[in-house]
Amino acid sequence: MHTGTTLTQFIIEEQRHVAGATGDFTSLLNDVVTSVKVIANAVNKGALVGTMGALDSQNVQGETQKKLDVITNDIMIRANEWAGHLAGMASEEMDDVYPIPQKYPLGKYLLVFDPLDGSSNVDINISVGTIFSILRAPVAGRAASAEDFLQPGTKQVCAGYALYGSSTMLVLTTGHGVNGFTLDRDVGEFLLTHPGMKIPVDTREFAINASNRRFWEPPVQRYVEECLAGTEGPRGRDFNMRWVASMVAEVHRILNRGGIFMYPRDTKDPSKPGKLRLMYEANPMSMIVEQAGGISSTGYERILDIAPTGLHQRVPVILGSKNEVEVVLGYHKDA
Ligand code: AHM
Ligand code: MG
Repeated sequence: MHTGTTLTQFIIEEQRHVAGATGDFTSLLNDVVTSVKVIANAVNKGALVGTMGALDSQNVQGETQKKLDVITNDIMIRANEWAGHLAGMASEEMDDVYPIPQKYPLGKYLLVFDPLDGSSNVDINISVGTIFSILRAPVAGRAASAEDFLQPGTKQVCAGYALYGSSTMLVLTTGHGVNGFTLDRDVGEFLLTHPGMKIPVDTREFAINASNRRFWEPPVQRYVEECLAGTEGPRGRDFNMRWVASMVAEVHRILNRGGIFMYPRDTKDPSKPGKLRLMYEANPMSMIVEQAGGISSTGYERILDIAPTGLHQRVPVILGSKNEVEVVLGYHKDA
């Protein structure tokens, strides 16, 4: 039985180190944690409560929505709209900014999220997650516009994800390292189980959807070919490969045992310079990865430095163990 630091205690203790902190942020984070607990419960019930399967609707990106995509989006909204900490919310599942209803006060933060990342996995009982990012509203107490959200990832106040796997975990950074908490369902609290998470700098494990191989750019083709060539190839060692198709699970594996994850630029659909979305997938994960000592890049530039142009903008993502990502970035430079 783990009786260590609870997430609530951890957040409050962190707040004590921030001069002039009002408790607003702590309280917002607590609401996010509540939504994650409710989502964990919904995901965990699975087929028992009739929430499996797809809807007829599509999201703004033309992807078929799962029932749970919509349910979890609603859970995030309901848990976070009322307390007066937010000036607006944006999500993978909503075309435009979600305005805080008039009956609630407006706050100084913006919340961006992917309520159920990897949802193609939900019907087959494979890990999915929630990804979130907290930004400061340019003007506190004013209803946020889409432009207000378009801040580079370096401006994030906090980034985190929940992983609904064999256990439910919440991994969090506020810019002072990365900490992981595991949900004790009996107690109803997240407990600090993974303090100071650091990504090993070296790895022999890569993750990429190899069915897109013919569409990749030459530097990524070269990198993967060299990994596959193993001890006989230029890298002189064997590599292992993984692909969960759930970015949260992929990043979590990398945080724990190292690795490199790539959803690189490809030529499959010229209108999409990558699959993953900057604001609620790439940016929060990049902040976590960098805070854990890893690197996150498009291949050409640091993801956190990108000036966003749209809420649902897509970017190529190459992230993970420092030394391995540097190899891939070197191949981009060579090309
Ligand atoms: P989603 O937000 O619609 O679930 O899509 C994002 C997911 C990531 O979690 C994962 O890395 C990727 O899509 C998998 O894509 P693919 O099905 O092309 O392998
Ligand atoms: Mg997603």
